[in-house]
Order: sequence, then C-alpha cells, then structure tokens
Amino acid sequence: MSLQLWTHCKLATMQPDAALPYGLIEDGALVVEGAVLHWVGPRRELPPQLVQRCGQQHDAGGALITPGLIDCHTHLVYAGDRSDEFELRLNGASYEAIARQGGGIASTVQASRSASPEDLKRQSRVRLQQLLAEGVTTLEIKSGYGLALAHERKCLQVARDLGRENALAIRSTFLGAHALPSEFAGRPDDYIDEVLRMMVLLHAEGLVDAVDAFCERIAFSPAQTARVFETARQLGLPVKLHAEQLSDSGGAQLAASFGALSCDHLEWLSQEGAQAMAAAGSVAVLLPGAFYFLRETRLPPVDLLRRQRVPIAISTDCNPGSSPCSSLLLMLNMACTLFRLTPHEALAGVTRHAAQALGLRDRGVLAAGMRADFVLWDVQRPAQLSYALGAKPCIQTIFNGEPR
Ligand code: DI6
Ligand code: FE
Repeated sequence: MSLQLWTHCKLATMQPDAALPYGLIEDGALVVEGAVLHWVGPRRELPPQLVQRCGQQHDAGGALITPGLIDCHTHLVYAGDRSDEFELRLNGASYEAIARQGGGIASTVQASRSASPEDLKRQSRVRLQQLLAEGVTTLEIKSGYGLALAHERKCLQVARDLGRENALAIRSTFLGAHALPSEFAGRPDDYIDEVLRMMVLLHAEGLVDAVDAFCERIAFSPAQTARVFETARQLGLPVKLHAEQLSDSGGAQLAASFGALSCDHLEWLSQEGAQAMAAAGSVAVLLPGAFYFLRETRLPPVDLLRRQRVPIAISTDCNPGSSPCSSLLLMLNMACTLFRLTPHEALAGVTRHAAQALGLRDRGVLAAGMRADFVLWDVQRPAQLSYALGAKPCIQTIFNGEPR
C-alpha cells in the first residue's frame, strides 16, 4: 500500500507521556498508511528509506496538526428548537420549572416524534456540518427524544445514516431513560420496563453502542438507573451517566459501580463520587455549554478531579434545551474561562480523554498504529484553539487517511 508523507508542520500529538505539553513536536512529520498512522515524530528522525516509500508527499504549509476532534456527548438528532423556553427563562421561569410543567425535554420529544426521518436528518445535518467544519472526526449521538420504540429507532437510524453519509465516525448511545414520556405519567417504573425492552430490541438491530440515563430529581432515580445499567451489562453494552447536573444524587458512585465509561455534567459531584470514578477509571465529561446556557453558578469540582486523577473530557452536549451549541472550539474556550481548565487540559478533553469516554483506544492521539484522523489548523500555538472566540482556524481535516 502506498504511503503518504506530511511535513512542514507542528504536531500536537497529545501523547500522555510526552516531554512537552501537548506532546508538541515543532518540526514534525507524519506517515500515513491507508487509514492508519504509520510513523509520527520529528522530521529529522524520519528514516530515509521510509521517505522513499512515500508515494505522495504533502506540504502542510506550517500548519499545526492535532488529532481529529472528538465530541463525546451530544443529543444532536432532534427536531425544532426551544427558543420559546429561552424567552420564558429570561422572564424568570427556571429550567426545572419548565420541565415540571410539561415543557423542556417533552416538547422536543413531541417535535421529534412528529418529524419524518428525512426531516429529522435534514435538521440534524445542519448541526453536524458545523461540527465537521471544526475538525470533528468522531461524534457521539444519543437518542432520548423519541422515548418510544419506533421513535427511538428512528433517531438512532438517523444517527447511523449521518455517519454513513459523511466522513466521520458516529457512536450511538441509547438514552431511553432521558425523561418520562406523557403516556407513562405517574408510572416511571413501568416506563423503565419499556426502556429495558427497547434496549434489547434496538441492540439486536445493531443500533446501540452504549447506554446512558439521566439520573436526576426531574428524571430517574438511582434505583431506576441501576435497572437500566443491569440490562446493559447483560447485553455487554458499556454505560455512561448524566450525573449530578442539578443535584447530588450519588449517580457517579452508581455509574462507577457498573464500570461506567464516563459520568457527565458533575457540577454537584462529591468527594466520594470522584473517588469512585477514579477507582473505576471513568472519565469526567464536563459540559461548559450547559453550565453557561442555564446560567448555573455551581462549578464542577475540577481540582478534586485533578487530585483524584480522573481524566477530564469536554463536549458540546449539543441539545435544544440546555446547550444549543454546535461549536466544540467554543467549548474549549468556555472550559478554560468558566471552569479554569488549562488550554492543554481542554485540548486533551476533546482528543485523548474524549476517546477514552467513548471506550475508543484507536484515536485521540497522534502515534503510530492510531487511526489517521487529523486536522490542520491555521495557528502557531495549540493554545490559540481555546483562546479565540468564533475563529475558524480549521484548514483541512483528514479522516481515515483521506482528505474530507
Ligand atoms: N441533561 C441535559 O443537559 C440535556 N439532557 C440531559 O439529560 C438537556 C436536554 C434538554 O433539555 O432537551
Ligand atoms: Fe446531555
């Protein structure tokens, strides 16, 4: 197979044990073989016989190259918007109060159920393209706006279709336990029975890569969440959890006891929760867009996570209610300004640690043997990616070894 060589570039390899922050290599070279990175390092160490085997040679023009970005927590497939609730909130209503009055997630469920698959895909594709334009090469998409078998299936199929029709990798997560649909009002345990049934069927149809739940006083209890996770475990599906977003319900400990890939949000995470996550190897996915958009004031305990050595990932949470956002670069900035992450931590949060939050070991760093997903940026220093607001620094994205 012919090899491709990239030179005249700076590399932010994001390798964890590198000597320099970002695993930075000032004058780097990449050799790609098919869809895999064959060689990564300083240009002066490139073996001459390897260069001779490179059929194609690319001049990166001095660009910074990072791993392809990974958005590891989104609800990207939905119909309609919730700008009406945005107005209500600005007139004094709270997110929780709107949810309790039958708005919130329920109103997006109604819009998404009514939408045809084509319409749902068309609306979702707009957001997807915004992420693609910022160098996203792996994207997680949750269901959870169908809340009934046919509609959860429709949303997961749209997610899979978007992956087939665009040059990026999609991971789909079943979030049947996102909210109680009105048909089950007052019968949450009966709805959990239905969630378990849906999970088994949708998994058998090949539509599910992982299972998530919303463990919160306006959603499902830890006991109900545990039932969802038991069935996921029986099916061999990894779990993740929306945990401690609006209150501390001990969701992180519960998720950790199931070996969760990640616990997400975590503004109300306790010391015990962080310890449990550290012991289980769960990633903390922080979602600064939701913190910002809901005007939360309680910060996720970043220092605690650092002390416990819990890896931190950053994501858009792209959804119509709490984070109507399809810019991962903006999340880098907000992770730094709002949560006080360093630009290095933020970039690790959308590369190496985001891959870990999805259980993917073949991406998120530039190293031989990893997937050839990478991005060329028109910046001098990696910190510029989290520094600028609204900049469009992505020059080119390579997915699976091919320009996109
Ligand atoms: N937490 C969130 O922030 C989103 N889902 C969740 O479980 C919000 C979803 C929405 O409001 O539509
Ligand atoms: Fe979410």
